[in-house]
Amino acid sequence: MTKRISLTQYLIEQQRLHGHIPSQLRLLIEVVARACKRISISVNKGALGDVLGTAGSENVQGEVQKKLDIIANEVLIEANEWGGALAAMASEEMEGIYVVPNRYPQGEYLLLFDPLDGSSNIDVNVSIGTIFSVLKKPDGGHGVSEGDFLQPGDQQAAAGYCVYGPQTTLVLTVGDGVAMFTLDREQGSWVLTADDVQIPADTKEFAINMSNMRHWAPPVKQYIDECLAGKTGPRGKDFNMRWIASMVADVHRILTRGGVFMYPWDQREPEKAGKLRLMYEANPMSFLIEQAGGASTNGHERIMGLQPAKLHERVSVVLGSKNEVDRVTQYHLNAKS
Ligand code: P6P
Repeated sequence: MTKRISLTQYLIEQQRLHGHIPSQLRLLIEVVARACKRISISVNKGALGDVLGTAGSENVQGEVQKKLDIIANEVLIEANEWGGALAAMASEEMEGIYVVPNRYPQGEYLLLFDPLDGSSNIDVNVSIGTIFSVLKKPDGGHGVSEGDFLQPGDQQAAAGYCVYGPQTTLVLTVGDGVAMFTLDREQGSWVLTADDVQIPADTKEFAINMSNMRHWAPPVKQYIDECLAGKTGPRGKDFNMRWIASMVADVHRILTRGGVFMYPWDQREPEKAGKLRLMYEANPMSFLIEQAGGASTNGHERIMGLQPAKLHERVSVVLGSKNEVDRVTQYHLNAKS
């Protein structure tokens, strides 16, 4: 049974054990967690809070923004700009970086987030979530620029998400394993409910949007065809399929019971590497997955080893149970050779 301690106690004990959580980083994580609590309250209100539906605007990706996308973005900006831990923030909902205003002290960290991932599920009451990634601002130089954010995922100081589902659960890593905290609404506090999360290396469950099948590259088609062939096919076992269309919810299932999640490159928009964003979706999720013993590649190489060229760049994603991710990656490498 996991010791039921608060997020604060967990972070302080982890700092004593591993020394990875300087006070500025601990403050930053606690402020992000508090912002997720506030977002959860808005999400849970739904129609009662007049937060459903679209905001009548588009984000930098050209996607229609939901009211909750904008609310969640504003909550994260307002909660984090004054604390002194950050130099700047970047969000899926904002074209450029948000530099901490001069009226507040500048810190040494950079915060990136997808404030509300899975927006298409908001109006149909399916789990959605907030994804965040923490980088250190490079030493030297004056001020902060977009270029300071363009660091490989291996440079992350922390990463996590909050899933707004039947429970509101915060999942976090600072590089010493993965911990899960469930929101105790009566106390308004995050309580440790799982520590040292481990993903099984094998699985019988895959997550992909099957409606895109005709657009996939051959290695993806080969892998999924083999899964669908089940016991009588080359895998010799039956597979189950899940697709929630909310990365946070699909990743949470994989961290909880294993599985492989794929959003691969496809021919619909061949100039794009994939649909998901590297900096504030794939990198933080990859950090969590690798810290839990899983693997995460773009079909060819580790996602966290990729050098970003643009803040909002997209990437193909294959992540989850290590042996399955290795198999899909090998199929891609075989196709290239
Ligand atoms: P599709 C949500 O919009 C998202 O960015 C991820 O959370 C999710 O995994 C994916 O897109 C769903 O995409 O094409 O199946 O709607």
